[in-house]
Amino acid sequence: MASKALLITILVAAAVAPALALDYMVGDGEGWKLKVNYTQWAAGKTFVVGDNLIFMYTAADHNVIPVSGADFKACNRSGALKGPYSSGNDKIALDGPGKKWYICGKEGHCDGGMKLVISVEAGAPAPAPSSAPATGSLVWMAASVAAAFSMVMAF
Ligand SMILES: *[C@@H]1O[C@H](CO)[C@@H](O)[C@H](O)[C@H]1NC(C)=O
Ligand SMILES: *[C@@H]1O[C@H](CO)[C@@H](O)[C@H](O)[C@H]1NC(C)=O
Ligand SMILES: [Cu+2]
Repeated sequence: MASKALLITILVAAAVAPALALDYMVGDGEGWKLKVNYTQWAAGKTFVVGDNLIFMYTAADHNVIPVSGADFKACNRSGALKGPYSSGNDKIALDGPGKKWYICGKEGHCDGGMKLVISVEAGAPAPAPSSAPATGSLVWMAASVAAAFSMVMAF
């Protein structure tokens, strides 16, 4: 009986908790550099509006330029849609659905494969970013309290 209450509490919490935004470290442990296949890195990942890309690199060696599909194909660094980003630790919000293209603007790097294209899904309508974590914490707090209560009742 107590475990049934616990199960129901968990199911309700899971259904109510908003999907949390994810941060994707581009290239994982490799970061943003030459000789990494970013097509391979992006394969199989599902990016959703609200997620973030994190580009980590040595600031002096690289940068990040969001460009159009045509400029991506041509490795044309003159058409920055935003940025360019050059901090070495750039967090770029995926603020809209559709394809997003990023290249490194250092001479020859885009042609050398330092380019990333991803497809961003619209996802569910999200609550305002500032309220989402608070709501999530409250739900989980309530779930934890209820779970602890059911466990106590089981004894
Ligand atoms: C990168 O990986 C993709 C998918 O695995 C592959 O099709 C492509 O040929 C690779 N590119 C290079 C330059 O190795
Ligand atoms: C590069 O991009 C700029 C700005 O979008 C554009 O004016 C220029 O024609 C492009 N050059 C090439 C070679 O595509
Ligand atoms: Cu580079």
